Amino acid sequence: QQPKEPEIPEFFGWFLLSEVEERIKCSTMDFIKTLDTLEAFKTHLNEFTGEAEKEVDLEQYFQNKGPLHCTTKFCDYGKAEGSKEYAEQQVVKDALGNSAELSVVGLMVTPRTFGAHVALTTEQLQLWPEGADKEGVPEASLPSVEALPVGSRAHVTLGCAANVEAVQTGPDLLDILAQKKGGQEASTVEELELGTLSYLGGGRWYLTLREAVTCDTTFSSFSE
Ligand code: 2AM
Repeated sequence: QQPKEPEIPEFFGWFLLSEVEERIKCSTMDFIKTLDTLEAFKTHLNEFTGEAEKEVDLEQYFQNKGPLHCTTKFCDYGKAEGSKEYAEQQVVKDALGNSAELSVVGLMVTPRTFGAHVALTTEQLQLWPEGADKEGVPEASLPSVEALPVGSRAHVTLGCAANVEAVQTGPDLLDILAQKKGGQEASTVEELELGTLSYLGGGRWYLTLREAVTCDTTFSSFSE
């Protein structure tokens, strides 16, 4: 009998502890409700609705399924390139079940996705697969993504618009960060209690948090 191959999960990542998850869901919902009421947001509503005057309820607009997490490696049960190699890394095996404090430094909203931008520590970057930042990024955007620090894609998807998959949050975040780095003057800057809100065009919003929010997580694998 052949030795059984170890099973490869759907993905690996840091999962927010349930009490932290509730806290983050509440505070990010508050942010999105505030955003919805801002005059600056209302002037760019058409990016979300396709019509200038139509209202949007962002709370309803973004839907979230499953536990809040920051994906490190999407394995697709072994079908994704490099997933077996990732699962077999000693650093990955050793980290399973370990606690980690993730630092959320910003929030991003686009007509497609709503996410929390995570700044990884050097230790956490050991679990970040090589080339992960570039996955699914359009060819034309690769040079600007390559110019960003490794791990820039790290995020927690907080919600997606109808018919949008969570995988879109990563490219959306990278696109925002590249635009910010490019020194392009953000057209709207508003000081909110939580931090500084910038508008980057095309319905893209980024809130730099005044203070990073620390989230307690567990590194784990996930399978449906
Ligand atoms: P996310 O990390 O942006 O939230 C299950 O689908 C999880 O794996 C989701 O959290 C999703 O996006 C992430 N995911 C799905 N497909 C992916 C891919 N091709 N590359 C990277 N992450 C992916």
